[in-house]
Formats: sequence, structure tokens, C-alpha cells
Amino acid sequence: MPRLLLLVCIMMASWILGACGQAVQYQANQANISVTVQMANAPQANQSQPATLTFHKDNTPVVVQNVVCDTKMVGMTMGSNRPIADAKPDGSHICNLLFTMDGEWMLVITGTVDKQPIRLVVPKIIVAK
Ligand SMILES: [Cu+2]
Repeated sequence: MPRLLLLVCIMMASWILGACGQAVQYQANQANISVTVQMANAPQANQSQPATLTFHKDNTPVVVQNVVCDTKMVGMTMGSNRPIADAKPDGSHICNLLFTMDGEWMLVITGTVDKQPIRLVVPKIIVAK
């Protein structure tokens, strides 16, 4: 019987670790501009989270400038946290996100395409404790 209990504990531990180490992807679009946001791990409170942003216009890669990632908590005003994205040579951008509390967040991505402002909202990011 204790052996079975141990087995159950090992299974639960590996399930929890597996869930934490899982990559997640979000998508948002505004008119013909779309963004894919990729994170190496499911978002957790107070852990810096590098997110890779890939932009497309009419399904082809597009250059976006002045990219800023604004994290907002749904239904609550939290401290300001607007990381500026790093542009990569391949055209993608990296934002180091920080969710300062567990719960529901949204990500507001702003930038410019051909000097026109864009604003893309990823509405539902669930952050674990
Ligand atoms: Cu909060």
C-alpha cells in the first residue's frame, strides 16, 4: 500500500512539474495585423517571462517598430510595467514580461507599422501563483 501511495505522489509531482514547464502561445489581431506571443513556460506570478512576438500583415512577416508590451491585470490596477521589446535580426521581438500577481491578466501590445500605430490585445492570460 505505501508503495502505491509513493507511486501516486511521483505521478502528481511529475504532472505539476510538467505543467510548469509547458510552453504557451497566444494570438491577437487588429485588422490585417496579427501577433503570435510565445512563452517558454506557463506564466507564473513574479517570475520574469521572456515572450517572443512575431508579427504578420496579411499573413506575411511585417516590420513593427517601437514595440511595447503592457501587462494589465483584469479588474485591478497594478503597478506600471511596460517592457520595451528588443528587436531581433529575424524580425521577431522579445519582451521580458513580469506578472506581479496571480490571476487574470491581459497583454496590450503597441507599436507602429509604416508609421501607423497598432494596438493588439491578448485578453486572457491566466497567471499561476
Ligand atoms: Cu492584482
